[in-house]
Formats: sequence, C-alpha cells, structure tokens
Amino acid sequence: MTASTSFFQTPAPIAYGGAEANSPLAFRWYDKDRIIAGKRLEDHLRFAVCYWHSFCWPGSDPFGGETFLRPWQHGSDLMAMARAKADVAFELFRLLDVPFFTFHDVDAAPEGATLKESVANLNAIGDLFEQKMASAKVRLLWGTANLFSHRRYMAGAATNPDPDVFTYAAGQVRAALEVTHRLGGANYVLWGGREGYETLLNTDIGRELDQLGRFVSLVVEHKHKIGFKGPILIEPKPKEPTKHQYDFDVATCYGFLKRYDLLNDVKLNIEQNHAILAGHSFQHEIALAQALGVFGSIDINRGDDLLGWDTDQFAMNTSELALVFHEIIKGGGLATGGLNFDAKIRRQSIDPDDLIHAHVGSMDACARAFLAAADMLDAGALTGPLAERYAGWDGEEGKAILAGQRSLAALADRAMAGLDPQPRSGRQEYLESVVNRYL
Ligand code: XLS
Ligand code: NI
Ligand code: NI
Repeated sequence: MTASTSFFQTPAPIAYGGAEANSPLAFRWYDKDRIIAGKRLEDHLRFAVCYWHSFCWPGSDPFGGETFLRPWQHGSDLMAMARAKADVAFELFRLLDVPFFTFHDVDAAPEGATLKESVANLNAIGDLFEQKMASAKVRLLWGTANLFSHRRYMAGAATNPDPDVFTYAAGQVRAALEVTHRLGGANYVLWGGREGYETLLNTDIGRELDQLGRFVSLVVEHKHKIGFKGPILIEPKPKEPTKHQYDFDVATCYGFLKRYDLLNDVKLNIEQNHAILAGHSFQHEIALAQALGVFGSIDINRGDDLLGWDTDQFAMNTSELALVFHEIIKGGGLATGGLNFDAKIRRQSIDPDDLIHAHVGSMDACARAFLAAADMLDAGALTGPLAERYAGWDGEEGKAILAGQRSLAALADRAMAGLDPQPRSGRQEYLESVVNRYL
C-alpha cells in the first residue's frame, strides 16, 4: 500500500459546511478559521488523532479477536507493515485536517528481539514521520513509550521489583523522548499502565512510589539535557489494568508530584473515562488540576455510565463538553496541550470510513460545546453569579482573613459582638437552566 492508494472512500479533506450542511461528512460547527477571543478555533481546540486506537487496535475484546482486518496488520515484514500503517495514518490526518497526532513507540514501529533493534526500528519510522511531516500540516502533540503491554512489564515498569526492568524501561523512554523531541513534539506523556498493584500481599507501596518518583525525575533530567521544551505529562487513571494504579486521580498525582519535587516540570494529561472510573466528573478533574496549577492536556473520549471499564468511546456529549470547555477557557486555555482522541470506534464499526465519521462527529461535538462555553463566558452567565457568591472574600474583611491579618481571637471577638450571617441560596436549578439556554 502506498500513499496514493487511499484506504478511505472519502476523497477530499472534510470541510466546514455550516449548521445546515446536508453531507454526513461536513463539519457543522467546527469552522476552524473562526476567531473566538482573538484566536482561531483550530488553535483553541488543538485536535490530535491517536495512533494506537485508530491504526493498531484490531477490534478485539476479551471474548473475541480481530474484527477490522486492516491490511497493514497482516503480513510478515513488520517494518513494511509499519510503513503502510503510516501511509494510512497520514492519509487520515490529511482528510480530517487535524493539526496534531500522538503515538506510542510500539504503535509506530515493531519491537525487535533486543532493545537495540526496537530503538533502531523506532528511529527509522521517526525518519519516515519526519519526511511525511515536511509536506503535511500535522504536528506532533506528544509521544510516549508503551511500558505496559510486553510481559516483562507485567509487574510494572518503574515500580517493578526488579531494577533491571526499571533500566529497560529507561532505555525505551530515552528513545521515545528523543524521537518526540526530533519531531518537534509539544509534550511528552508518561501513562503508568502497570504502575500499581494487584495485591498488597506481594507489594511494598513505599518502595514502589520512591521508584516511580526516581523514574519521573530521571525523565525530567533528560528532557532538560536534550533541550526538550515541552512539559512531561503524567496521566491519572484509578484502575485498569492494575487493581490500584498509583496515578489514581488528579489529587493523588498532585501529592505525588509535590512529594518528589516535580511540580515545575510535570503536568497532567486528563482523560474523561479515567475521571469517571475514579468516581469524579471530567469537569471536576479539570477544575482541580487548574486550581492546583497542574493542568496540561486532555485525552478526549467518554466512558459508558453503565460500564465500569475504560470503553474509550468518541466524545459526542455536548452538554458535558460545554462545561468542560467552560473550565478550560476560564482557566486560560490549553497552552501546549490539546484534545487527543484517545478514543476507539466500536468493534462493529468495521468500515474504513467509520474512523472518519467518529472523528468528524466528535470534533463537531467539541466545537459546538466550545462555542456554547465561549458564549456563556462572554455573557458571564456562570462567572457572574460565581463572583457574586464569593464577593465577601474580595471585600476588606475577607482579604484580611486570607492575608493572615486576623487571629482566631480577633475573629471570635468580632463574631461575639453580635455577628449574624444569613444563609443564601446556592441557586443550582437556576444555574442549570442558564446552562441549558446555551446548548
Ligand atoms: C490508557 C491510557 C493510554 C494513554 C497513553 O488507558 O489512556 O491510552 O493515554 O499511554
Ligand atoms: Ni489516555
Ligand atoms: Ni483510557
């Protein structure tokens, strides 16, 4: 397969057609050049297509194998298959007109018999990516290393009881970070797929956390050494594949980064499905990361409310997304981050163009929600009532309390002098109705 024979039926890049567009393959809301708050919509949303779900996953589940039968997944010459896969991937990037993509080392290039061979394969595909990117629009949002699929990592990578596994993982990350740097990646991601445990009967939590802290510190040191400017991102997830993951949620990751003195260099990549697995909302995880100064990027997908696992569906839920974008814009936007489609089509979506429909539908859902959020912010629909609710803390007395200018005794004396604060309505249903006006 070469770049000239398209795998997809759709011939031309998807274009904006307006809300009334008839074609099923047109953007109705994603008008990438539209200026919102001084910036193009494309530059606000920074969409990325991920390699692993879209080009590597064969449609298998725990009860059945491959359904997609992708031509580039069948053959004996693994490097030729990787090149054919890259042709299809870059064709999809072009058709979707996305500004970014993401990949794991093993998604892009096959593992060899030794680490040396694997790294050589990765660097060769890195060359190919470099060539393809020279004549394409697409840029690299982030790269990462898969430290969880191979059996050597069954008991963890950085948190493995065997230091040689830690060392092997270091070899993989150095190569993936360097190729990410060479391709101009905006961030580098570490998702601790097997950094957790199945049972405390065989696990020393304290040691494992120290190992993980050391590993992330080594990655940060190397990033500075090679001059990689983007942040390192860790990705919270509470469980799956392990019963308990160390990077459980935003709050847990913040504690980890603070303990190992990593807050200057490491931020968080937050995923919707992981948020709900942790018993939080997506909006909560984003708002908390912003409040703690560790917001980095987004893996945009959605879980199923009825299933307790990481279904990684394409995000189509505009009402949830509108509140998410409201937080993001309010907090200053995505900076080096983006919206990475860590999302997979369903196992029965076996037509090549299902990949296109999935991305187009989700890009449009995000755009529609983003526009609603921008309107809400413009009108101060939620920020107005919020400021009003906390106005007391912006007053003289509130400021003095927070600035440490009031002792407990001084406050007590003021309260004893007849203070009688009156409760005020939280107005939740009013605020919910306000949101609905914008959707
Ligand atoms: C898995 C994670 C993974 C990371 C990249 O649940 O979301 O896809 O984003 O390793
Ligand atoms: Ni993810
Ligand atoms: Ni996930």
